[in-house]
Amino acid sequence: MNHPLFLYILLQLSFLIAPFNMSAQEDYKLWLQYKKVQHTKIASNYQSKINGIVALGNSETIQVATKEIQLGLSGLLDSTIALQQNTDKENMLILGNKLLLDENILKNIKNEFDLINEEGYIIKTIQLKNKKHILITGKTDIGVLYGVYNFLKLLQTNQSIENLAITDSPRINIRILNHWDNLDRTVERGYAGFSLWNWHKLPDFIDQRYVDYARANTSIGINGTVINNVNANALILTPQYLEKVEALAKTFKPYGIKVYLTARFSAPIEIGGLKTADPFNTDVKNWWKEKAKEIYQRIPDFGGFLVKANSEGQPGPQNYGRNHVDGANMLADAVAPFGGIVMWRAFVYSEHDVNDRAKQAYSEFVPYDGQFRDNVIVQVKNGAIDFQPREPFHPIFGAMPKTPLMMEFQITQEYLGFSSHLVYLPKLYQEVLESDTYSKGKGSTVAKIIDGTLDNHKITGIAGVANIGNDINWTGHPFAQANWYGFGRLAWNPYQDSETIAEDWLRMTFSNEKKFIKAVKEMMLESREAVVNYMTPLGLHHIMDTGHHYGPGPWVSNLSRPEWNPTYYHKADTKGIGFDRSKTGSNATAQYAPEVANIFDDATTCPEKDLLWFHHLPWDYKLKNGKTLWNSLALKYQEGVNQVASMNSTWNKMENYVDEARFKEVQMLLNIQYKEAKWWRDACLLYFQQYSGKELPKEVEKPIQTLNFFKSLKFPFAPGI
Ligand code: BDP
Repeated sequence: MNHPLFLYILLQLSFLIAPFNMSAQEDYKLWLQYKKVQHTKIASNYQSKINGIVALGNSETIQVATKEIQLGLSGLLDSTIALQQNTDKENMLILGNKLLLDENILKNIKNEFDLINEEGYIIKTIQLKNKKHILITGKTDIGVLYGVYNFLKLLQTNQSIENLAITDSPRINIRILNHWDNLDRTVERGYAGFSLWNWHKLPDFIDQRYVDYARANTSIGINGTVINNVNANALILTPQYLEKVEALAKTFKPYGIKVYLTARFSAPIEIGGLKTADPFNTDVKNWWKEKAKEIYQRIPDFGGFLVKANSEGQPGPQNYGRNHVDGANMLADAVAPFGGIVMWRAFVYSEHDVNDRAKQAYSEFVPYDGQFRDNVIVQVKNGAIDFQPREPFHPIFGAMPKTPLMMEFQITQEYLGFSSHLVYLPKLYQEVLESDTYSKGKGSTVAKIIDGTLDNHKITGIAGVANIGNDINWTGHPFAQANWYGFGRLAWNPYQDSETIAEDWLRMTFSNEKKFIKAVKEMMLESREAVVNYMTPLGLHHIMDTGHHYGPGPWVSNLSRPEWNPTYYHKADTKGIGFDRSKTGSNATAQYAPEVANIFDDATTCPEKDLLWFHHLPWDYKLKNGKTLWNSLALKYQEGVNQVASMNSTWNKMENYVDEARFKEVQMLLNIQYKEAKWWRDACLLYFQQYSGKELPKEVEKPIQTLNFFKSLKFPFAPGI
């Protein structure tokens, strides 16, 4: 056995295998890498300030908090920090909620508890008998847990822990992921493998991934999850599945994460044996009441229902001549006795309305303002069409002051290159959150509407359509982890800057090296504008290929519903391009407050980034740069390609800062992105050129393929359908 050749092969093998195992681990750990602090001065300062852990209480959440802090510190400080019974020794890290703090500790607190809410936390350097300690506290154990993750973040990002005095609370109550996961484990619009939920093995087998999923979410403040698809299957509400849901809910509970389910409106017929699902029918009402009771008996902290009704063929109250209010209120009454809520989606549009899809949700929902029960919140997508690379903010925001509205962002990149394109989405989220609706004068931002401050709402919420699957790295692209992370951070505080979030994520996920952070952060921040440029510049939208939404398809015009065709959205003809939503067109602009409407309505004041969203303009129309619309459009497509090229070259210089496996992964993905950016540019420009009849400006690379070649491309097995 000790033959030299054998040893040689063994060595070779371990050499080959090692990087892959390491990569799997590093990818898997997301932003909770807890790698040893590299900077020696900072590391020894941390060492000197943390000498032991004193955990107060023994709830499941405190146990989780203690375990996490031990795990984190053992990695970051590269030593085991022991649990202590008391604060006799100096430099203890004390974890415990307000009710468990003794008088001496409380003497160190001024008004901090008044500054935080039930989920908030305090991290404070305190003195007990002349000995310094760090206290992590909150009004609840969950607050303490959030404090623990935020304390670890300080260390992970190499911040000072001298004289700490931090108070922080989430601004939005429901910070939730929407999983579009089916019971067969396929994920609608999922690009990171199959669903995490192993329904077949549940409830008896609890995958470690469920725990790690909860840890990751709690670390960024997410406190809810809708575990099944909005295109719902009623079976999830049967006892067979509820038992499995209960097992997941129990696993998530110590982490402060509530489980919610989507409710298929026709469930009373499909699994209840009733003849109707009419919300006015007494048997139907009772069926939902009983169902709610059954769910709450199993899962006392069940969050409630998310409903997609009368949208894209899903059943709903309109099937019975009732309306959205009737449907939502019936379900709201069923969950109200248990403290549950209903998130009713406003994503509706009908094939019978030929006017303008962008106007429909507003037209349908705004008249219902003030009619929903107190425990209903209306969930609105960020834009009026559907998660495009760029959309102006949805006009419903600001138009329903008497109704709590929650934001729905998409984290999964359905229209943004799936999981092969690096696109840092918090930039997009921030743009929407900062948009001023002017609904109550200047400063009525979308953020203020969804955090309830503008219209004084108690229930507030923000949802992100998850990009998570069972790929080892969770999200398909290592940088797509930043979108999950950034969503959570903005859900906690929608006023944060996406740049700060990118920096924190980079430090926690990769490295605290300044050179690395500077270059890669810039790359991330530019990536959103790059995707807009190479896919849908100047306000173009929904011109992707049909069904799977992968790649360009501006030519598609043969689908049964007019508003499913890209030609419906760009309206390119020999005269020009763009959707006229101004007064002379569909007048969608009138759905905004006058201050906003006036700006959008006039092509000369409309932001050029939204120009073709609101206006149909001649190819010769002059933009602010003095160039024609045709030339500007072509140059934007080229700019997008150039931006991806520069992302590639930035990344190629990062080899020394990143582990080999992740370096290569990102490099390969950026190469795909570059190829696909060129594909988008060439296919769209060749197609639009048929109408403009003009040459490409000289700065734009000439396409190598023909338009017919691009049209011939088919992707029958594109993921996510
Ligand atoms: C669209 C998706 C579709 C979803 C729908 C929705 O293409 O798969 O079911 O939105 O949000 O973006 O309901």
